[in-house]
Amino acid sequence: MADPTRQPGEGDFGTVTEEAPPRLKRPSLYRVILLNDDYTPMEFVVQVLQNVFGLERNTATRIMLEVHTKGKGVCGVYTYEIAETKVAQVTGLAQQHQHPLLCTMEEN
Ligand code: TYC
Repeated sequence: MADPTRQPGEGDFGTVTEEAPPRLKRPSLYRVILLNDDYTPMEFVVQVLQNVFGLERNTATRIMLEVHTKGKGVCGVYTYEIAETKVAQVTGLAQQHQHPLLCTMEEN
């Protein structure tokens, strides 16, 4: 720590006391993408969006319909490990219920 009461040259015997600047990088972000298919029930997809992504029913329904009509849609944007966990949760739920629902992630 710099000592504000220290006079130049006093007590430090030439030691460099300047702090290194913090070297911080923002984490990369990843979009979690839901893919359309012909078999997964719409209500199941809405429930997944609410339960895994914490979305309100109206938002979940809007995203489900976007995926249904456009082929894919973004469920949320997260750091790598959070995105990976969401993808695993969606995939696990789909498998448990034997739906072909697919979820992936893409770097932002
Ligand atoms: N296309 C599906 C159906 O008609 C619904 C659906 C929506 C499936 C979104 C997957 O990610 C999906 N039942």
